[in-house]
Amino acid sequence: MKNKFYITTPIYYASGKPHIGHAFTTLYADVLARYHKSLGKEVFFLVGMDEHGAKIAEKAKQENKSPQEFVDEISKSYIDVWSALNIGYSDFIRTTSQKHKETVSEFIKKNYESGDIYEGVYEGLYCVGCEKFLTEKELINGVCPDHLTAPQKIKEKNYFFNLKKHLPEIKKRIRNDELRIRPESRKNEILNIIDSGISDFSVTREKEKVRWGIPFPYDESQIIYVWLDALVNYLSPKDFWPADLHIIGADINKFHSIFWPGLLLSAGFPLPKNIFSHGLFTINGQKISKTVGNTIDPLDMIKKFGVDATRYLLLSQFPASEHGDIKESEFEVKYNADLANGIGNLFERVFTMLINYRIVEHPMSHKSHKICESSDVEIKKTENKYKNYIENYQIFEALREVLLFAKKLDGYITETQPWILAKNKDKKLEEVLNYLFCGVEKIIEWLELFLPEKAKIAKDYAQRIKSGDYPEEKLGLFPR
Ligand code: ME8
Repeated sequence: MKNKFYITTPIYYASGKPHIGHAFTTLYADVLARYHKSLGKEVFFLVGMDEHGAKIAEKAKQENKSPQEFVDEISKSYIDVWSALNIGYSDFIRTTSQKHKETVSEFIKKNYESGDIYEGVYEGLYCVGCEKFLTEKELINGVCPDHLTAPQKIKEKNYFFNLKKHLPEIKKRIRNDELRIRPESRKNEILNIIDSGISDFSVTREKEKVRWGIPFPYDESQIIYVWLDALVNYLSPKDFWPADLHIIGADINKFHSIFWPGLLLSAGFPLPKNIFSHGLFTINGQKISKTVGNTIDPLDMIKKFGVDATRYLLLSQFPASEHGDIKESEFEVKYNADLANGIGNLFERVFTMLINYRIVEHPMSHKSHKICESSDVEIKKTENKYKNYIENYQIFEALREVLLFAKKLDGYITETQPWILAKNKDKKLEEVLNYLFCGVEKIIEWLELFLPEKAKIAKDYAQRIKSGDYPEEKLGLFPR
């Protein structure tokens, strides 16, 4: 299958409702999936839920629900948000599905048969919030830096995965970009972790402690560790493996860039081709947390700004290669600046002139339109940069290019003053309007990945103008 593109998001813990962090990653993947679809590829876009583990069982208990009942509700809330955000996924996998459980059992058998799983005792720290083993070094003032809670001290029989055996191969593949980790800084982070020494990890937990999970086929007292359970989800569209791209947050890079390749090598599977690990954001300077009360529900944003503007506002905050801070109060400012007064206003200005100065005799003659598309330096330059950014997963930068070009078009209007040309019946008017029109058409095309609904509305509107069927109503893309 040469022309395929398989892209994934993390499968989020079914421990609480989605917030804008989850929405951000999923939108990121959605934009890239749409881009590859637009290139004519057969795209498989996998999303889903991580539904096992101690954390989820605890939450369910707090709410007096069975774990299954609990995860059914949470997963539904994710499906609802993805649908509201217009996420065009191909499949929504749930780790409690029978098929997934079978795939995981089969997978771990391959690791076992390769001689890579051995029995041992784990004695140390475990953070249930992260569902991961921690070392003293990773704590800050005795607590997990991500969850601000003291980890559990545990001592239990576990089965371990012989990661050490695979580290040289993993390192080689990362170094030579056979497994391409981007941004470069995250690749280096991973190489440093490998160089500073990383131990084998548990692939099972004692059933006494963790009941909610998939049984380990070789020892009844053990449950498969939730991270192995979760990672194997990516193998579910069999015909598409290896994944072309895993989109993840920086918090789970080690699992994806070291543990996952190790498990795959051991089980005899090819490795994913690319991992893009974006930065995490805080809201108003603080970690997103229910206790702090600073979570933002994507559905509230949609109510306020609409679907496409929400997609835009989340993706255009800062370069994904960095961590960043989101200020809720600035959403409105950005909405007005970039969308209502930016793109929306430019489209309105250009379309209104086209309608008012009806060039009915030459409704956007095909010829002049073509010339502008193929030869205009500014458009070509923007398009090349835009494409290059998207190919390198730099969504913020791609959007910035489009906005910059829109500003230039605005400047072109001020410079050429089409209203004067119209008044003077100047022949140059047609050329100017044609250029503006094709500039706007290009912007619509570039924004399609980000604003699919608005782009469609604007495209239809432009099409009517092009065919001389001038609309009576205003476009009104982004109301103020
Ligand atoms: O880690 N900023 O699930 P999870 C940006 N189940 N992105 C954020 C974010 C923030 N503040 N907070 C969360 C798990 N995310 C595992 C994954 S995959 C085989 C198993 C996004 O619910 C980001 O993508 O904790 C991060 O990596 C992910 O949510 C963590 O989701």
